[in-house]
Amino acid sequence: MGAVAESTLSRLRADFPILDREINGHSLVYLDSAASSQKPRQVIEAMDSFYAHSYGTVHRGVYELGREATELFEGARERIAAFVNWDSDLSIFTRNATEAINLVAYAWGRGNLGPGDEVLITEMEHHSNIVPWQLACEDTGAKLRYLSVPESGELSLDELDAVLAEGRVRLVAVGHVSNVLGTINPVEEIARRARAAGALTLVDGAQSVPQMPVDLRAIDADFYAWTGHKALGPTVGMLHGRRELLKEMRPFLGGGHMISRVEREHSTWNELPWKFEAGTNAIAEAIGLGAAVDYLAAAGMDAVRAHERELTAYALERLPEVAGITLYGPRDVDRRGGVVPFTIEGMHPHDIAELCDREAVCVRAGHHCAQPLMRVLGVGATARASFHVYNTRDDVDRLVHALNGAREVFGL
Ligand code: 7TS
Repeated sequence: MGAVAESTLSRLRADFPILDREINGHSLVYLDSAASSQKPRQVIEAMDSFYAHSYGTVHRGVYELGREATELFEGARERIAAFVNWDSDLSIFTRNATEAINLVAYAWGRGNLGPGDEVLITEMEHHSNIVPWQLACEDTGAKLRYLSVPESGELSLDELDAVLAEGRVRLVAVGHVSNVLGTINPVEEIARRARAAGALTLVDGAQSVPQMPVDLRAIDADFYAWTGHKALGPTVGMLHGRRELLKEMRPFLGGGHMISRVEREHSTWNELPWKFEAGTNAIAEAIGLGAAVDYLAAAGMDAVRAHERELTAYALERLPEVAGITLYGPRDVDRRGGVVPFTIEGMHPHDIAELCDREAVCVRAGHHCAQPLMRVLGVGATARASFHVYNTRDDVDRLVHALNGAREVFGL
C-alpha cells in the first residue's frame, strides 16, 4: 500500500520550486511542514496572476477589476468551504488558526462564559488553543480545565465523560491532530459527547486539514479552525461555525466591511460571513488558499493521508536505528498523523536541528508552542520531523544519516 501511495504522489515533487534548492551543497530535505508547508507553483502562480492581471479590492469597486477580484475571492471561499464540506457563508477568513480561535474566545466566550462555567481543553493543545481560553476565563470568571495526556499519547473518553458529567463545561476546545505527538483525536465522538452534555465543541484543525480528509458535517462540531500556510497555501486562516451561533455572536473586530449601517452611537452588522471580516481582507492569500485546496483535492486527500501514513511508518521503523533516540506519540500509525517527535540522549534538540541543517535537513526543535505538553512528557524540548506530499522515503534516510553524523560530532 505504501509503495502505491508514494508512486502516486511522487510526480508532485516537481510542482514545488523550492525543492530545487541546494543548501550547504546538499539538496534540500524539508521536514518541517507541521510548522509551515512549502508551496506548489500552482499556488504561487494563482497569487502572481491575481496581482499581475486582476488586482483590485473586493466588494466595493463597481469597475471590472473590483468585480474580478470579488469573484476570485468569493470563488475561493466557496471551494475552500466545499473542500471541508461546510457552507461558504459560514466560512470566515482570518489571519490564521490563532485568530480563528481568538475570534471564538472573544465573540462567543465573552458573551457566554461566566463564574461557575468551565472551558475544557487538553494537555496536548498548541498555545493557540490554550492562551485565548486563559484570557477568556480571566475576563469572565470561568474556569479552565485540562484533559490529561497519558503515556500512550491518546486522550481518555472516560475522563472526558467524567468531567462532562459534572455539568459545568460550556465548551470543549481540542486539537484534531496534535502538532507534537501526531495523535489523531476522535473529534467526532468528542463533539457528540460534549453536545449530549450541553457543551459546545471547537476543533483546532491546523494539523488535520493539511494532511487528511476532513468532513465538517460528519464531525459536527460547533466551530472548526485551521490555517492555510500548513496546507500548501499562504498565510491566511479559516473559521467555520454553526449558523445559529455565528448569528448570535457579537462581532470580534469592528471596522469597515463588517457593518450594515453605522449610526453615531451604534451600528448594525453585515451578513455572514462578512460580519466577522473587519477591514480589507488578505485577498491574494484567500485566492492562493483556493488554489491550494484545488491542488490538494486533485491529489486526493485519501492519497495524501496514505502518503503521510507511509512516511510516518517508515520513520518510526528507521529512527530507532539511531542510538540513544526516544520517540514520542502513539505507536499505531492509523492513529497518528505525519509528525515524529524525538530526543537523543546527550544532545539538546537545538543542536540536533543545527547539525541536521549542515546537511540541508530541516527539522524543528523546541517546545513546539506546547509547553504544558512538554512538562507532561518530562522534557524541555524535542526535535521533530514532519511530512507533506513532497517528502519521500529518501528524505527519511537522509534524516537518519544526518542524526548518526550529529552523534559522531558530539562524540557519542
Ligand atoms: N494549532 C495547531 C495544532 C498548530 O500546530 C499550530 C501551528 C497552530 C494552531 C497555530 O497556527 P497559526 O497559523 O495560527 O500560527 N503549529 C506550529 C508548529 O507546530 N510549529 O510551528 C507552528
